[in-house]
Formats: sequence, C-alpha cells, structure tokens
Amino acid sequence: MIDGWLMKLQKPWVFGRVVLLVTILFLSQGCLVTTSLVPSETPQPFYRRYQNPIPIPLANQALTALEPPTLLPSPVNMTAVNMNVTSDYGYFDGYNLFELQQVNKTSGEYFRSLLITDMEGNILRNKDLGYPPEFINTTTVLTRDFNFQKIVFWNYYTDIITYVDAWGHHEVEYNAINNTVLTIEKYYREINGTPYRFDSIEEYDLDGNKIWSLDCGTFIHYWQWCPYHDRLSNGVADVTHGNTVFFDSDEDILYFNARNVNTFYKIDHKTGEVLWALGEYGNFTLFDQYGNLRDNLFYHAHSVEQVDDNIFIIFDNDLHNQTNPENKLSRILEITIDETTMTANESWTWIGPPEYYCGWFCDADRLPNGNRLGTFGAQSHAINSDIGARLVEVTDAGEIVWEMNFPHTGELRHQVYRMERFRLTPILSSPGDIVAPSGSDIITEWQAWYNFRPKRTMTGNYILYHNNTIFAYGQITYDKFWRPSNLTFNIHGLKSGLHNFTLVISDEADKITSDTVLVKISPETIEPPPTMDLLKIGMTLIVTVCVLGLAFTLSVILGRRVKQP
Ligand SMILES: [Ca+2]
Ligand SMILES: [Ca+2]
Repeated sequence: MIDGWLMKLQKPWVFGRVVLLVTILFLSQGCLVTTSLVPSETPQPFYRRYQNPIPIPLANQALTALEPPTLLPSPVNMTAVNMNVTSDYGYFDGYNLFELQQVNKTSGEYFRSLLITDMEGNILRNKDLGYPPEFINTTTVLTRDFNFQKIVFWNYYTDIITYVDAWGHHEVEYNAINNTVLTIEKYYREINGTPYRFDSIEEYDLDGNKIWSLDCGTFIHYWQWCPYHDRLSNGVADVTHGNTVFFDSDEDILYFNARNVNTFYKIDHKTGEVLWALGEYGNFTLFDQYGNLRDNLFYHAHSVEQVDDNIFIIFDNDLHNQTNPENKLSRILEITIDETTMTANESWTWIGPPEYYCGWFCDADRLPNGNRLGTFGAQSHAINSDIGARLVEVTDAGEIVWEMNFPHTGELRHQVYRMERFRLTPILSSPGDIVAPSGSDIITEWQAWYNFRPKRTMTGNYILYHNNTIFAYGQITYDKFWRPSNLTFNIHGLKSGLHNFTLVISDEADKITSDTVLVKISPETIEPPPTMDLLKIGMTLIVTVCVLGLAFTLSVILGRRVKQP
C-alpha cells in the first residue's frame, strides 16, 4: 500500500501539489513568527499623570501667594458690580487684565479701576488707573492715569508707578528700541472754513520729550470722512478717529487704525512712509470668507494686531456698515494678506449673536491654544440693553468656552475697552511620555510661549534635567505675537529603565515653568526591526529553498526505491 502511494507521489503533478502544500504551511508558520517579532508600533503610555497640553496648571508663583491683593481704595464701587462667569472645558487658563469703567447713567459720573482677575472673576489687583493696559515685560503694565493725565508704567508686583509726561487718547504703545512710548493725539484743521478733527502719532521719551511725530492728515483726507458723519460732542467732524497703534519693535514698523475711515495703515517708523493701507481706502483687493470680492471688510473697527506672518486680528464693530447699516453684527476677524498680489482675505471670523453687538470700544486677541478672546465691552448692546460689557473666549471651532459678564446694576453701567489674558510664568506644552527599546534615539519636543502676548521677541533660559542632573541648558528666544517656539532634544544611549527628563524654562525675570517627560527603555536590546515585507520575503526564500531541497532529495530516494522490484 505504501508502495502504491509512493508510485502516485512519483507522478510530477501529485509531487508538485505536495510541495506547494508544504510550502504554504511553512510560510504561514513563518508569518506568525514574524508578527510576534515586531514590537507594537504605538507603545501605550505606562504612567498616567496630569496631561497638560493646554490649559496648563498655573505655576506655583500664584499672584495671591506673593502679596495680599490691593483691593482698596477702589474708584469703582465693586459691591455694585454684579459680575458673573461661565466656563467650559478648553479655555486658556490664566489671569485677566482690563480697566473696568463704571458709569452712572443718570449723573454721567465715571469711575475707573484697573483690575487683574483670575478665571473665576476673583479680583487680585485693583488699581486707580485707566485704559488701555498691556504688558511690556513680565512685571510692568503700560497704561494711563486719568487723575494726572499721564502715561504710566505700573509694576504690579512692587506696586511702583513711573510717570511719563505725555497723555494722548485711545492708545499707548512701547518702543523697546528707543525705550520710548507712542500715543495718538488729536488736532483740528480748518478746510474751506470748516474745522475737521485729525490725529497724529506721537513718540515721547520717558522724560516726556517729544522725539517723533507723524501727521495722519498727510495720508487721510477730509473727504474720506464716514458718510454717516461721525462728530465729536462739540459738533466737529471726526475724520480719522485713530484708536490703535501696534508697534513691531523687531521690524521698526507700526500699524495705525483709523476707525472712521475703516482703514488701517502699515507705516515705516524710520521714514514715516505709509507702506500700504488695508480697508475702505486701502490698496488691497478684499475678499470675504466665502471668496467674494468686497469693497470693505470691517466698519469702525478697533484694536488691530499682527498675530502671525501676514495675519492680522481686528475687532469689527460693524457700526455704520455702508452695505447694510442694519446688519449690526460685531465680530472677531482675522485677515490674511499677500503683499505680492496685494490681496486680503478673511481667514477666520466669529460673529457674535445679535445681542452681543457693540458699536464702540472692543478688542480681539489670539491665544496660544488657538482660542480667540473677544472684548464685547460696550456698556449697552443693541437688543438686550441690560447686558453690559461681556468678555468672551471662543475656540477655533467657534464654541464659547469662557465668558465674563458685567450686567447693569440700577443706574450703573459697566464697560471694558480692551483686555489681556496672561500668565505669571512662561507657558510650556507637555509632549507626553515615551516607551522605547534600548538603543533607540529619543526625540523630545516641547513648545514654549511667553507669559503674555509679546510684540517683540523675548528671551529667557532653559535647563533640561536627566534624573536631576543637568543634561542641556541654554537661552530661549520666545517668538513674538504669542507664537510657539520649539525646544527639541535628541537623546542617545539611554540604559534600560525609567528616565525622568524635566525641562525648566524661565522668563527675563527668572520666573520658571517646568514639565516632566518620563522615558521608559525596555531591557531587551532590539536591533532596528526589519519591516514585515522584508521578513516575509526572507522567510519565503528560506522556506522555499529548504522545501525544494528536501523534495528533490526525497524524490531521488523514492525514485530509486520504486525502481526496485
Ligand atoms: Ca498699546
Ligand atoms: Ca487685547
């Protein structure tokens, strides 16, 4: 019987089938082995700790821990402020800096307090200073004192105020190149027997000496005045109504927004030359978010700021909309420009609901996590007159995640011109833990942002510790406009076991933030694993050669046996 099977096997087609079957069996076995050899491509985190991509928990230098809050004397009657806050997951944690104005609707009395609050609305600083506040370094706020009508530097740690003998309206700006301040001043010019109000941009040194001036009446013309005829309280035509100077120290460029001509200007600070203008009287071709050609993108806007290369954010109040005056939808607007093709496109916008409409005041900021902050800060809104100032944070997708409201209290109205979100220490991302076989090259990358939204590059230091020993150190340059700076480290030759890498970054005042990444190196040394394809090909070749060799030998032996009688 065995000889019968052997006879059949000797037939070439039967022998071929057997060889094929054996090969398939070997190959499938080989694949199983191969699969078990390849390590998981995405190692699972082995140690769960608080993940802080953003928001990051505030560092331990809490403002309240440094000194007690200076709550009195407060020009604003805070007991009459019925502030409320709502928040949701994903807001950018930090502190808020803004001037709160309290207005008595009947008597017209004005009170001002410069506040620093936490995200819940607890007041940590309350200072008798006015608007528009902003940080020029980690401890100093630049703003104005309405009692003395002077520009001031206020150190919110030491509570020391330094006065500059200059005043201006709507804006103060710091020039870090010259150590000077910029502001806007109004003047009147008579044209054909009629007075018109224009603005000039003025620069003062810290002793109050005027060192630079630019007359905006040289590039804005009286006939460009808003067709809705904005006037001052004395009846004079308010042609320009400048409300923003944004100074880019690194480029020595300033941007000037003239509310009543719906246009902002890029100006070379060295020469005073207007390099371009964007808006109703600008030289950009304008497109809305749908790609439609438009005569203008914003009406009586406020607070233009650069947020990235060729990207600007602005608060579009939508007052005196010349296409549809009843539109009345205020919004946060980002505009991306191309200085080669001279085109400007709406690249992001968040339109507030109709009841958020604000004809005057207001501010817009982009935060490090991509959220936007909108100061819908006027004391009254078109639909619900009880709302008052509302400060709103929205995600990139347009969801409201934080809102601070100042509803009316009897005759008292509350308004906010601009606000700033900030941290007390630098901001650091958390890249997450790493699991790798020994012999691997480890790359860790952190992102760092400065404490506040800087208009110039800022510097600090970093130290990377490996198990409490200094591994690397150096200087960081924090990018301007609150863009991230990357800190990348390539780490070689880690022994098996658990490694702690802690990155500490500091600002110019040596206030620090840290983040820890744990790296687990597995004990087995694993050569760089070949890919599945290479292994399959290798196994296939080996198995095929073996099987063919075996089959050939078998056939020779069996052939001899069958030939024997
Ligand atoms: Ca400013
Ligand atoms: Ca702001």
